[in-house]
Amino acid sequence: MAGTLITVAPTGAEADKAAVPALPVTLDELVSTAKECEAAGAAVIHVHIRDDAARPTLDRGRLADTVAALREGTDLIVQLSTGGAVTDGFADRLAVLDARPDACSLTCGTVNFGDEVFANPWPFIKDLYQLTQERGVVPEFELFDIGQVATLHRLLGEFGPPAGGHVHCDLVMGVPGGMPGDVPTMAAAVAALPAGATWSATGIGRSALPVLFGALAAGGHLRVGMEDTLSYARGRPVARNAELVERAAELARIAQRPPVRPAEARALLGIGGARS
Ligand code: KMH
Ligand code: ZN
Repeated sequence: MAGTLITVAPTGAEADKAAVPALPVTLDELVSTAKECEAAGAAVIHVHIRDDAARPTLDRGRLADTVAALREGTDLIVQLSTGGAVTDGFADRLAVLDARPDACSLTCGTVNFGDEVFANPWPFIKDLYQLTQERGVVPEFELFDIGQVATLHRLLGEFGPPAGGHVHCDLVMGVPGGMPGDVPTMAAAVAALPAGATWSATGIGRSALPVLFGALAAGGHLRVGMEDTLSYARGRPVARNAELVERAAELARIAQRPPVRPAEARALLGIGGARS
C-alpha cells in the first residue's frame, strides 16, 4: 500500500498522571485527544483506560462507554488493549472483547517488561485468538520479540486466519526485556512475518525515532503516542499526543507515503467486512 497507517497509543498502563499531566486519563481527555489525533492523521487508536484515581483498569462498563464515546466522537478504528497492565489477570483481559471494539491487541508471547513480566502464555494466546474469531474482532498481533513471530505462525497454522482475513502485526521495539529498537532487528523481524502480512512498528522511549524512520523506509506503518514515549526530543517532554501524530504524518508525507484515513485503514485491516 502506498499510504501509511498511523496508530496513536495515547495513554498506556504505565505512565503516572501525577508525573505526566499531559497524559489523557479521563473519558473527556481521551475523546478530545482522539479527535485531535484523527485530525492530525491517525486512523487507529490503541486504547488503555484509567479509573477515577487514574490507575489502569479493565472495568467492563468503562470499556463499553469508552468504545461508544470514541465511535460517537471520531471515525477512528477503536482497538482495545487486551494487554492491560502487567497486574491484570487473564479472565479480565479476555473480557475486554465484551466491549465489542473494532479491533484488539494480541501479544504473541511472554516478555520481560522492565522489572516486571508481561505474561502471555500459549493457552491464553489461543483462547484470546479464538475469541476474536468468534466475536469478529480484528486482532493486531503485537510482537515484542522475534521469537513471538514463531508463535504467530503456530497460531495461524492451528486456528486459521483472523477475523477480517488479514494478518496485521505491530513490532513493539525497545522494551527493556524485548527486542531492541534498531534497524537490523526490524529487518530480521519483518523477514520472519507470514507472507502477505502488513506491519507497523513503534519504538519505546529513545528508540521512537530510529524505529519510526526505519519503518517508513522499509514499507511499514507507524504507531506513536504517550504509551510508548514521553519525550518529544531530548529534554523536551511530549506536550500532546497529537504532536507525535503530526510529526509522524509529516514524515510519512515526506516519504511519499501519506497517512491513510480511517475508511482506507478499515479496508486494509479487514474491519467491517473482508479486506479489499
Ligand atoms: N501495558 C503492557 C503490559 C497491549 O496493549 O496489548 C502491555 C501492553 C500491550 O500495553
Ligand atoms: Zn498497549
